[in-house]
Amino acid sequence: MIKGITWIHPVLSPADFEQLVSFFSALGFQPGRSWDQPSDRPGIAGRGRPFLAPLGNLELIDGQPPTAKTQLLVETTELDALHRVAAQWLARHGAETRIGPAEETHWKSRLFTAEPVPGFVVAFWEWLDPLRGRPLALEGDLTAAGMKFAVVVARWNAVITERLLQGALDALLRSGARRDDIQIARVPGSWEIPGAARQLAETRQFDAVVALGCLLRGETAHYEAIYNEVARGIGQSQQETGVPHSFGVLTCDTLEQALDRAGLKGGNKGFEAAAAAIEMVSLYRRIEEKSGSAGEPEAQNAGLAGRRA
Ligand code: DLZ
Repeated sequence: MIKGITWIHPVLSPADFEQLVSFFSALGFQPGRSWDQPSDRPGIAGRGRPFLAPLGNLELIDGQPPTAKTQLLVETTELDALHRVAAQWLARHGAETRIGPAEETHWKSRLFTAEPVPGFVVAFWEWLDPLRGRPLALEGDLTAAGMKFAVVVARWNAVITERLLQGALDALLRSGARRDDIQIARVPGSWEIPGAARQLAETRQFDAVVALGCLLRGETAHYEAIYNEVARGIGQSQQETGVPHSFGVLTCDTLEQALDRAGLKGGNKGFEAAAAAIEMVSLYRRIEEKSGSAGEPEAQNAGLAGRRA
């Protein structure tokens, strides 16, 4: 049974590796299970960082390829949003010229190419016919410019939660949020997260709240009771204030598991929680636009926080 396709790209240098990991992370690719072989194992030493997509295929072409610039094509449903994020990333890395405009192709689609490191070109494209490639759904994108965020982070298990915080800030800043538009609030432990999240949401100054904490089963008496209450409280604050809250509270059996989820092996759940918050703000705005409320003069150009104020 065929299960999946992996396109392997050996990089030219460790610096290129870091650049490419940063680029694909910034675009919102889901990280896969990374691997590291220590350098004391000659012949097989190295590291790998997979980036996942819901679909993959191998396409054999006898004729004109989709673009002459690369054989790596990434199909998207939000080409313009992705172009903005890629352009911002390239500008931050002093490579603003290494991205092309989104242009129509000869195969009923639009495409742009980006070159995050010299010699590595990737093409992003989407179908022109929205019913062909785009899911019939309202969806948010990952552009955070102009959005305001509150990040509530628990001090308990700080070795983990500080990594979650770094991941969350990384996601927000890379997606275009301004440092001044991010308010960090520290609380003693996860138990205190819902209360602080609610207070912050009720100020109406933030488009979303990102909740970060770490509960370790082995070290926490009444773990289930605390976990349930923290999850319920964050969900309740989200529902009753109407402000999206994302859930970045790790619940692990051991510190080792938590470290894996805080950036070591299994991605960084803080990064993922922040990305979810951005997407939900974007989605809420689209729902509002679709329902017509964004057309009111006062609401134009205002973020969700502005509209609710
Ligand atoms: C008390 C406690 C314990 C035992 N374990 C954790 C934990 O694993 N993760 C966490 O975020 N907080 C823990 N806490 C602290 C509580 O969340 C809370 O801060 C204190 O009980 C004070 O109300």
